[in-house]
Amino acid sequence: MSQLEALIFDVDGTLSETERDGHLVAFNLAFKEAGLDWDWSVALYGQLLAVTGGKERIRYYLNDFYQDEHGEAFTEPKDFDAFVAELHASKTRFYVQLMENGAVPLRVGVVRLLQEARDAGVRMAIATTTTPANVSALLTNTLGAESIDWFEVIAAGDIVPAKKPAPDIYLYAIEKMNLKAEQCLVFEDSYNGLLSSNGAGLKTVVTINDYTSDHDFTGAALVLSDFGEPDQPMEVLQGQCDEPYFNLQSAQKILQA
Ligand code: XBP
Ligand code: MG
Repeated sequence: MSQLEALIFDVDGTLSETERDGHLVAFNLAFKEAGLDWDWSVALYGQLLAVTGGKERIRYYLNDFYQDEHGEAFTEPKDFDAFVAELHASKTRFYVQLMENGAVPLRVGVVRLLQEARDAGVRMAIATTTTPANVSALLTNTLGAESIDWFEVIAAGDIVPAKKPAPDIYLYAIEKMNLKAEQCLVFEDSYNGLLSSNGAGLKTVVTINDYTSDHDFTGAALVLSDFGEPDQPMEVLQGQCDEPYFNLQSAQKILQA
């Protein structure tokens, strides 16, 4: 039984629906700008999400999907690594622009839960596969630039070589905070995210979205539709939570279970 010391948040799909409304849109804009005839649909992107990391996802597309769509294999340019890196850098620029234009709001209950944790002095961190610039852009344009400092550690992108589902990003975050796994609770939205957090020995609450509602969440402490609000109760899909919306009391109960 442990006292709750910290909440650790995944970003994409958990804080915000950034996959469909941010990353996917930005990938397609980058492809267009590069003169490529690739246009990922919402459905194809759902399949591509099996691989985390934008650069890794581009490679996955070219290896496993390109030929079916184009009738022939992709001819790799001479410096393929640089090609992928440039395409990805362009995608990040488009993503940041989308955030600046206010394209993607935070999910239900997120602002309330963050505020509650701040008021109670519960520490917070982020553990994500996405590029650091994307995290800053999302936080700045939804909560204000000062919100970046609400998070003691922002573990993101290539900071660890092995991305989710490997546990490395969560192990990195708790080590930086000098905490034990049993003192922290994680929030995730996907199978790969849950594998990563559970792999690091962390109890995890999942809030699903359209891309992840059919994922296997065996091992999650709780699976919810979202965090809910007092006037917008959440749906509990797996596990037990007596409160109508997820709050610090719910978090503490999970750690003590
Ligand atoms: C989200 C991801 C990322 C983003 C793309 O992981 O899988 O790959 O889709 O980000 P998480 P980059 O839910 O852990 O945040 O293009 O910046 O890599
Ligand atoms: Mg996610």
